[in-house]
Amino acid sequence: MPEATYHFPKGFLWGTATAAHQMEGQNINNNWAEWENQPGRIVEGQKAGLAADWWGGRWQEDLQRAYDSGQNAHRLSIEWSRIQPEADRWDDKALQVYVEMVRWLVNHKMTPLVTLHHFTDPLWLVETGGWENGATPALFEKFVRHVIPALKDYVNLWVTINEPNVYIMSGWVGGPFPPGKNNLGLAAKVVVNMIKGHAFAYKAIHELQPEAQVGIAINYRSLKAARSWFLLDHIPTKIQNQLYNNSFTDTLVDGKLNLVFKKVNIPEAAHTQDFIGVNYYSRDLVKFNLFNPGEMFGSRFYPKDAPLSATGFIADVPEGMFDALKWAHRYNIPIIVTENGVEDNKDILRPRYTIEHLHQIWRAVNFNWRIKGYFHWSLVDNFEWERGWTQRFGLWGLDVETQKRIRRPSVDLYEAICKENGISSEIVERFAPEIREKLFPGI
Ligand code: IFM
Repeated sequence: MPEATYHFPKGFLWGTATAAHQMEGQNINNNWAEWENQPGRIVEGQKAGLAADWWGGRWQEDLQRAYDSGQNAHRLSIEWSRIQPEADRWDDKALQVYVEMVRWLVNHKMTPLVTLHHFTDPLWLVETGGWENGATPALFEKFVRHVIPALKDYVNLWVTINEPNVYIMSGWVGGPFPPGKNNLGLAAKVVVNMIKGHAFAYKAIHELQPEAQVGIAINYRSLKAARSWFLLDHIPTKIQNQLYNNSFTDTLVDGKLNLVFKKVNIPEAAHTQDFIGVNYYSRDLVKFNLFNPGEMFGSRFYPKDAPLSATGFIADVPEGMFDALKWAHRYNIPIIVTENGVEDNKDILRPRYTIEHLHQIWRAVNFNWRIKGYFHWSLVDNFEWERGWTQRFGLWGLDVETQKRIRRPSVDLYEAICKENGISSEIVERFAPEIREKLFPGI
């Protein structure tokens, strides 16, 4: 018998999150496949290649792993370039593979959450300007209208677009994603088109499936002024917060996009989210820096005392998860933590990171904030975009050469949490004794 337990509400969704290009392998018809073939784009010239070989059929054994370890939900994404390989050609055999996946989940009493756009675009779309082109929102809607009728008997929860803020910052503001541009004017255009794409998709999904729940997943960064007493640190913090965290989702409330230096009315976007997907990984401190106009005169860095992930990519700041949920709560709609996790090949930080972040979610649940589920990123090691295979986010490790899965201790930790529907003192004692006293003081 555990001495104490932080319980989650009955029916809470416990799952892992995955995305098509990062898991399936053999995706050769999208912008990332092309990007990976360009020298210098991906660390050590690595490629997604076979990835976790889901397209070769290994999705089933991995989902079986999720099911066997007590998960009752799973988030996956649909690869647009497979369903619509050319502008005027549909591949319904490919669509059928996704139908099989979600049917499998439903047959195993696991709730599917399906993302319709997760970073990748078909090559034919990119050739016509991709999301810079004002015609793309309607093309996205067309794709969505093709997918929904096939999957709607099994899927009720839809994320239209994953992390549009990351997609745009990384692709158009000097970041490492395709198309590798650095152009704020074009970035603003892409923001507008993605919001319209979301809005068109939202309306199409509701037309085809009135009971559906539709949202987006935002990458929320907890941003704090490095020196709370210093006004100049607050200015870039506020601007970055508006641009990165707020701009997209606020527009889905009232149709008014506020990019600080540019305001755009997008009335069709008003009232287009039924839930909000929160992807939270870390917090940044922001310090005024006159010489960094590109980041609104602020420099970002991790809190000095925060433990870092294996390659230093993520700082473990669980309080930022609480910030993220507080932020999401102001929309007054259900909240789903659609991603949270840490790259940790040796599984040293992951147990503690997972427990501490879930503890913050539990705190938020106890304020009666409407948090419906948690999807850990990720089930199995995945292709990590420009960082290739150098970062390992899976509960299960993956040997990319042999496709062997490696059971990390976090598999057992997450299984224990899912089965308990909570975090007990016994679980913490077993998997992260170093934080037992912090979580259960005096017990
Ligand atoms: O792997 C990514 C995912 O595609 C989007 N959110 C962050 C994850 C970890 O970097």
